[in-house]
Amino acid sequence: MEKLLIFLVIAIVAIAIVQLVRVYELASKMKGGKVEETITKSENKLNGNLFIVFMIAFFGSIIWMMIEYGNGGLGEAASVHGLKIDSLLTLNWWIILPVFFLTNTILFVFIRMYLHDPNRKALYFSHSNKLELLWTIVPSLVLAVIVITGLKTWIDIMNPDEKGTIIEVYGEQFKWTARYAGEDNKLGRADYKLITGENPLGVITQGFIEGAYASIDKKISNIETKLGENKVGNEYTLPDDKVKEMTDKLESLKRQRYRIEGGIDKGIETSVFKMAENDIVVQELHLIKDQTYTFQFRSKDIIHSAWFPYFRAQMNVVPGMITNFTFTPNKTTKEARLEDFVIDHYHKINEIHNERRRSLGEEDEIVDFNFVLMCNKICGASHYNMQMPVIVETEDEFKTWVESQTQVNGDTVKYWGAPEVVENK
Ligand SMILES: [Cu+2]
Repeated sequence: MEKLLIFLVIAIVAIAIVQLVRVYELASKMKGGKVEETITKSENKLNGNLFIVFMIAFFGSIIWMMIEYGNGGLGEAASVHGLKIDSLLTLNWWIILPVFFLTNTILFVFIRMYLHDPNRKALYFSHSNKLELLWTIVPSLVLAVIVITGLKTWIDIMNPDEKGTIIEVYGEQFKWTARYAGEDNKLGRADYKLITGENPLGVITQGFIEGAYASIDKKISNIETKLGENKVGNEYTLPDDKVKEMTDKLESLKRQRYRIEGGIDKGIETSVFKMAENDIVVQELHLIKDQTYTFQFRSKDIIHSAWFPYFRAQMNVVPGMITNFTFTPNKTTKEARLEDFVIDHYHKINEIHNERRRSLGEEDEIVDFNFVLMCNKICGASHYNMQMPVIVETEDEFKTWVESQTQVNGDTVKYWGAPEVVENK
């Protein structure tokens, strides 16, 4: 509301100024004052000079921004393909920036050079084939370079030579959950009908199917018992709407069971269940440096976007379909923490963070750099906080971590070693 009021005040003031200027113009015309043609030379010169001042300020602010925020606050890419994306961008900047500075310099300098002069006649210049050729061919060549290098990089990135270790990333409002495929490097199937507190991804295993039946059957028998207890002859002693509510619920539970029987439990070979047994569901992504990973994305509710800023990777996460992205992290979290850019950046972050903590009477705390997976599609109230830490480490460190996790079937994990390289077909 306050913002709206401020906006209204600004808008009204702006309108008032425009109207005042109009009144002034009209009044001066009526008094036989200055009209456009009689603007003096010095006034023209002042305007021309102001254009040059504007140009210098404009260029200055752009150069300052490039120096201050040039790399998007992200430092050097932390993945193999990320370096390619960065050099593609750098190439594009080298093409765009000279053109930008040249055209804008000409724009402003010519305004100053060719101030209005009543004695000057405009040059009549109708056509030049040479010029036409020049400004058709040069931009075409430059655009061809931009398009071809861009396309080549895109094809490279989206068609990796090998398929990596498979990890599922599951997005929902407002968190991420990840699932490692385990030793077989095959993710078991999943179905939303099996989603429960213990099975957040709806992974299909014989155990979870039986668990789902047990829970549905229990609810069914509870309702049936309650209905039976309140029945005298053929009549229920409960109010009609209560009876209707309970019988509806009963029907819905039976349909739910039927859908699991028909859609999940039948017609799927047992090997599919087996594939899910050794999957590992986790809340934190751990990756091994220099190992290739293929991420498979799924969404529970609406479209999210899985964004790994430091790895220069992003992919839409769409309900009802699986999208994927393959990349290879090329430095560990520990190595990244030693980079000048990260040290500087986190020094500033810690200063601001602790200033705030002190103002709240809390003790200082040190925030360390971590790679992160974020949601990059505005998906609701807590979108800003939809993130998951990503830790890149050595194989030994990964082994220690993964062996502290639990498989879908309840067994503890035994690290399976580096996966064999699979050609991507
Ligand atoms: Cu989201």
